[in-house]
Amino acid sequence: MALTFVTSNQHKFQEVSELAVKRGIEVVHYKWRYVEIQADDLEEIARASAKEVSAQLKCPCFVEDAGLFVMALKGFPGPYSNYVFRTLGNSGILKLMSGVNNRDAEFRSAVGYCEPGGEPMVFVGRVEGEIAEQVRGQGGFGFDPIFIPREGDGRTFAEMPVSEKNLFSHRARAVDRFLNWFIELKR
Ligand code: ITT
Repeated sequence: MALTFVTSNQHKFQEVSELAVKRGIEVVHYKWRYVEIQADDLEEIARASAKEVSAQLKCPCFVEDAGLFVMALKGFPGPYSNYVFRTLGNSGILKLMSGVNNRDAEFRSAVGYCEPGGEPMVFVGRVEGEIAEQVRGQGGFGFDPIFIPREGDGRTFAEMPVSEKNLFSHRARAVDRFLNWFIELKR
């Protein structure tokens, strides 16, 4: 069984592909920075993107939209994570959090799957954690060096290999739900 994952992000592809291979599914990377709708809700973005992308490529495929939600910043940057990472970056988030005691944050992920002409399905996942006091780690991507998952041992996601991040990441949870559904569907 094979699935097409449309994403411009090589790190996301690696994470998802490791999870899928364990379930006997090959993931094909279709590298494309497609245009996303602007919305406050990741699920809505993933649903619209999956429908659009499967219609354009004329094949069943999935997308994944993710974001970092910082509680003390009322959920910012959330669905605007891509833009905020490119503009403020990790140092910008750390500056906004300077002197802030409540460092609670979470990553959320929404996977959208669609067949051409069909209705999209969306699967979500989240992981709670906190914003580190400084950047730590060389691995991962994006906000990984400033995010410490609550279920871990104090290391940031960037200090873990992909296999460990995949044990409890937002993306792994959303993808697992998607794969469970997909495997059942194809039985
Ligand atoms: P797509 O082509 O799949 O959209 P993207 O990199 O633009 O790739 P998103 O819009 O889903 O991905 O993610 C927005 C940003 O949030 C992303 O660029 C990262 O900076 C950050 N992000 C998402 N997931 C992350 C993760 O697991 N770890 C760290 N940062 C993450």
